[in-house]
Amino acid sequence: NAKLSPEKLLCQLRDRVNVTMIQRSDGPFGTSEWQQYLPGKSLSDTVGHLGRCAVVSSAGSLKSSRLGQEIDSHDAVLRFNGAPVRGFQDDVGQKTTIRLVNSQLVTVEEQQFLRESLYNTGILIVWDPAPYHAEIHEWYRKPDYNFFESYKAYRRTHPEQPFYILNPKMQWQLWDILQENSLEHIQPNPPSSGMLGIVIMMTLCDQVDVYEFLPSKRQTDICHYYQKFHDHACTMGAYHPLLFEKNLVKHMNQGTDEDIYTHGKVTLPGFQKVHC
Ligand code: NCC
Repeated sequence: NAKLSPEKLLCQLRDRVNVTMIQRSDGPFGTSEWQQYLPGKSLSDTVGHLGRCAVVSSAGSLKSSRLGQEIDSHDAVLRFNGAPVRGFQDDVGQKTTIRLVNSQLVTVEEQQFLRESLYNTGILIVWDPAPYHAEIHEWYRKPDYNFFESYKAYRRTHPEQPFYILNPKMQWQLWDILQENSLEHIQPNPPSSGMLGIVIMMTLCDQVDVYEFLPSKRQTDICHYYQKFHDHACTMGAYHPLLFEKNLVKHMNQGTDEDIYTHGKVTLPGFQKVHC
């Protein structure tokens, strides 16, 4: 399916996807009001150098996986949206270093987001679907979900917790590579939080182990490991180009097919370990 070799694909991702967080100097965020909200320290300074990292998808197939200990043995763990750890430690571990949330959650589920202690652990990053290759001012005027006020409210109540806004240019740089490496036309919607999180961790870590993004033998149409809701679109994708993301990740996997089947585990190199 993919057109490039795994090595070339890794180089394309490394060289063309610019993973940055919104900074105090970025266009509309340059106001004195925004200066007090955006974190002063960069994400890489906040996390430091990371060796082995784990990305934990929210898939239902994590249920009964007993992967918790293995996941927690990593130097850093990334989780998504409202995925809980309490009550699910045996399957998903308990460490949360980074939580990547979408702007829909921060806006539509604002009350829970501001109240639930789940979000108070680790570093938060929020992202919002921006128009295709939109310039930052255009996106700021017309975000998919207007999460900025909720972000500020969270920052006021948790000023010590690092909380970043993902620069939206990343999502379309990544989407272009997904499209170029697929034979079909992909829906013009941004990649899922899962795919964005994988690439964020590849910029921070030497090695990235991804759990249940590619489904194991436990594959199920239960959407999340923490809910009873069934929908096979959660795994295959509807809005997000999930199937294409999964094909790309499979193509770059440096682990074994056996690890995918038994652990739902894929191993990717960090960009610093990629030689082009
Ligand atoms: O479901 P969601 O994703 O929070 O899952 C996080 C990431 O895990 C991977 N995943 C999830 C379930 C599954 N069966 N297989 C998987 O591979 C995906 O990579 C997914 O990105 C999102 O991407 O942000 C998403 O968010 C939810 C929802 O907004 C949040 O959970 C907050 O409530 C979206 N669901 C809905 O809008 C109903 C989902 O489409 C995408």
